[in-house]
Amino acid sequence: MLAPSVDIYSMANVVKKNVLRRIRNISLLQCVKECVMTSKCIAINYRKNWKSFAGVCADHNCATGNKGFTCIPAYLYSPRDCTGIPPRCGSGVYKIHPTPSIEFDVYCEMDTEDGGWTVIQRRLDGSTNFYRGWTAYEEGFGNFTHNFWLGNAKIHKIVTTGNYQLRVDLEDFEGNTAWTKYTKFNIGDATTNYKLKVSGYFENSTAGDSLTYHNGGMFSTYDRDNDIFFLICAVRYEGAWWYQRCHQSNLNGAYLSGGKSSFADGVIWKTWKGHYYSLKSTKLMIKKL
Ligand SMILES: [Ca+2]
Repeated sequence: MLAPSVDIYSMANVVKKNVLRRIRNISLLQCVKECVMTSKCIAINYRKNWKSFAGVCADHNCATGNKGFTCIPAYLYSPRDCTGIPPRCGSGVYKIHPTPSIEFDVYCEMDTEDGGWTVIQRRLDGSTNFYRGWTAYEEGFGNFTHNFWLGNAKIHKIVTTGNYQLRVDLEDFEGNTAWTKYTKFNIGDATTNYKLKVSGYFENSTAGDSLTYHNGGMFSTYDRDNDIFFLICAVRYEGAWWYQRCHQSNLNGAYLSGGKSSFADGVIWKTWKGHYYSLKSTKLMIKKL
């Protein structure tokens, strides 16, 4: 195999300010490897019919690629989940491949605890309806940069590829924040009704443990009652969750904005703010151990 000829900034007509290096006569795969080994590289510009010329770029995500080149973001090396995203790429929406034949977009949180977190739920305000049925929760809904549920089918596909931990980030309306972590998080497939397996509560968590109670619970929505209560928990508490004899947490509940007089409806994490306080913001994130 020919050694790549490194040809830095020699082609004046294609020089762009964000280009770190230019390399000719290398394959696309080699070019990708060059980018991985170049600390500031977050994308490559590649032109196949020009003796495999590649400009290894930095500081842009293909927004300013050279004309005639194919620009390939550095994170397109088939990451299985957000742990495969280079930290320098930052938080945002990325395409992942939990298995070679499955791909979909997720929001990767790269600024919390070393990054690499795949966000499966986020609530910032009351502008998105979370009182939805089985199919919506199975497929996911909302907007990745705002309020959303990733979808039970996708969450299942991610967590079956390895051992995952769960982190829950919470905020109240007084500006206080708290978090909770579990070292094991998994949900089954559709035939189990996306049954929750959660364990390994992290003792130093500041929001307390409001999820171990739900371990073994099947997911329920207002139109699919899989709880063990004689009524429909999802209807009674206007949410969708792994209810048991109802709940200690209800993070998909109605957005009720703070303190309230009614019991257990709203966005609830009992061990932090009790059953009579509906939280301001929530984020559920998973990360491969
Ligand atoms: Ca029931």
